[in-house]
Amino acid sequence: MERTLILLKPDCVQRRLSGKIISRFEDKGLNIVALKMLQVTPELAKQHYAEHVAKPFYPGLEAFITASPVVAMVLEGLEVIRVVREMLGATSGLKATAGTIRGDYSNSRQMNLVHASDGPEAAAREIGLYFKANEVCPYTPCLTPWMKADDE
Ligand code: 3AN
Repeated sequence: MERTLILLKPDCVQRRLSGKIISRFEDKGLNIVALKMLQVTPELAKQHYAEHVAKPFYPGLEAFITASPVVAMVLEGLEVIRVVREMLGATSGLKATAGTIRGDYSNSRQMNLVHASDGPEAAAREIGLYFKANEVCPYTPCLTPWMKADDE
């Protein structure tokens, strides 16, 4: 089992799309093991987007991500990091394939609704930024025997 950090960004919350997007993850059969709403501070934004801080577009990115609350989640599942990135589609909603979350709901590179970790190291780092260890609540869903074979 893998875990990934998801943020429903300010545009997602403001557009009242949080429920629809959480439902897509639930419908796929992924486990939500942590969830909370919070306001991203400039300090947290700089930590989260450490790879982008020095880039010319960073001030706009920080202004956007700190403008309004976000919903942070940890999702758990087999190969969940790759599976969720594929569910989101390309970074820009203009390029994302129809049927993906961004392809269906976004027409923007910045306002692309959802962040998801892009690899195992990023996932561990980002989960640690947003959640304390005791805020993650692992459990075995009772549907597990009907979601995959024992040897998967
Ligand atoms: P993803 O969200 O698909 O992982 P990242 O991490 O490459 O995408 O980018 C995070 C955010 O940084 C994007 N949503 C966008 O707002 C901003 N960004 C990334 N690349 C650019 C760029 N070349 N010009 C402007 N903004 C960018």
